[in-house]
Amino acid sequence: MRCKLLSAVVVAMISSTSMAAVITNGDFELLDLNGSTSQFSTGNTTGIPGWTVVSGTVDLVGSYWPGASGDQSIDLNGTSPGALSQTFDTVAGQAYRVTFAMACNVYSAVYGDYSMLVSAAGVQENFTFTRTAANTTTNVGWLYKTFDFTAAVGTTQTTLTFASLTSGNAGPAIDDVSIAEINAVPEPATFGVFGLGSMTLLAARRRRA
Ligand SMILES: [Ca+2]
Ligand SMILES: [Ca+2]
Repeated sequence: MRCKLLSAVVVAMISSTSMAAVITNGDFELLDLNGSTSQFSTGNTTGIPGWTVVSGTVDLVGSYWPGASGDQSIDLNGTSPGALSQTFDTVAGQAYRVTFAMACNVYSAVYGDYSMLVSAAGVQENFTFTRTAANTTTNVGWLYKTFDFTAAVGTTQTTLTFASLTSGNAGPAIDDVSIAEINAVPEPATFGVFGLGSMTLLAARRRRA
């Protein structure tokens, strides 16, 4: 009986692990620009694989400055403020943490604040990168940030959007976007060790009885 229950729990955990949310091309390295930079406009779904330009224009930057990870990153302002979205599978009611690197277009001569709005599942949060003389094309100064949301009840997918709040052709920059479940269930391997411990405890109790 306990064995059956245990198998059911393990199966449930394996299936929930296989449904883990994944960001496609969060590093912006798919479609290698070979050291150049390309601009994409609203409605474009192919220039930056996995992502859709949902407003304005954005630049996929493979020159000008190094990425936080790899060579390529995004300037959320092409010639104007732009927004980039991706829709991925999520489990309703599950909390998620998006981690990403933020900087700004350090090729521009403008110092000061570069802001963007990150949103998903009805949650939105402002992020600002303050550029100083220390942020250069050889020393970008990428900073890692996190954004938390909970997948809405009754949904199987969530759309994550990065939208520039900065005017002009130089905007906030992003790279290395990833997602993880918050308070994720333990991996089956971890559970196995835990299960073994519980059974040993039960056996010990039974011996005492
Ligand atoms: Ca990258
Ligand atoms: Ca630009």
